[in-house]
Amino acid sequence: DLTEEPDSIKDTSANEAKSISKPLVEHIYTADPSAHVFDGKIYIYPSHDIDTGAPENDMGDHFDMKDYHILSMDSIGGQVTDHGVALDIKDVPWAGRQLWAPDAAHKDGKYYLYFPAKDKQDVFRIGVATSTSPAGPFKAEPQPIKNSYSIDPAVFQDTDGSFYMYFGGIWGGQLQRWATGKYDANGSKTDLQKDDEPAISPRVAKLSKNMLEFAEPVKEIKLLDENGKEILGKDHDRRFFEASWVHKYNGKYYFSYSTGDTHFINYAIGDSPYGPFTYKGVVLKPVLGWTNHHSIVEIKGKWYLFYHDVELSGKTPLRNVKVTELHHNADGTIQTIEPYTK
Ligand code: FUB
Repeated sequence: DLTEEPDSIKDTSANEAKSISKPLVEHIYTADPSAHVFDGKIYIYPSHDIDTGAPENDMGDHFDMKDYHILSMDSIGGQVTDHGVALDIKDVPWAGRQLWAPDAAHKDGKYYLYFPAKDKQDVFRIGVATSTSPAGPFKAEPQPIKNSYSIDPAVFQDTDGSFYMYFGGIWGGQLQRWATGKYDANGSKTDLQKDDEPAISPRVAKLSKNMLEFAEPVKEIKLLDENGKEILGKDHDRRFFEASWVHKYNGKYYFSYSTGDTHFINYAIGDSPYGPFTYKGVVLKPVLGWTNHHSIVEIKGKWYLFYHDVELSGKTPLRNVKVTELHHNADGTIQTIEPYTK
């Protein structure tokens, strides 16, 4: 139930829990932070949460966002600049409602903002908008990316220069409705409801040279357990829900994601950008608020986790982004981050 707080933090009000880090900005609500270093500066591409009075439900109607603001800072701990509206839903010709978690990429002096929104038929698609500045404003392409669907695009640039988009999210993110390759408007509201079968897979596609299209058919990503078996639908502590992110560390690909209704950010490691990825553990324990969504980025030789919670509002749809340092162990595993101390 989207309106319920995670069990592990139910009895912990924001006042009692001592957070390990502070909201990066307090004048607006922000969430789903995708961070990048562009031109030597840190840019954060978050969702911009607002209270529109939309009802809270399992389809995520209460995440009713209408624009994006990009944040930047020169260094971790430095002053944060809000660059104002970078893209407004009224300037996205194909979009109907709900601008959800975005990401961005930089290639040959051009910047690309990738974002999910429901189209006029209420089907989530992924759009792209371009700018000559990393802070925008961005101009949306007239149509969503061909063959795109569902939510939470994360664009990873490999060391050979290729770009890959990871995407997908179940429940309100609609990924379960694409099981046959076509959208089933009457499909399940949650998942496949097949507990003993492999869980729904996140998706990946290489991007075309012009960064505006998929260069290949969308592929499914296998998430494996320690025995090499696909993680099952019933394994809610480990199965993919939403919030894909990929980073590369010591030549390995790290796929991290949210488990949604169990509120973890988990990670899995693989040898190829297409996976398969083997489950390794938890990056971030549940935070205040229902959603958990993050990015992992290297800045001046240190690694950071950007994430969100609801410290400022105490309300699930009004989140605030944060950052904390992340550590890889010598064996390549990631040290689990506890977002609160007592
Ligand atoms: O911000 C709206 C949605 O909530 C995102 O797309 C999901 O990942 C979750 O954080």
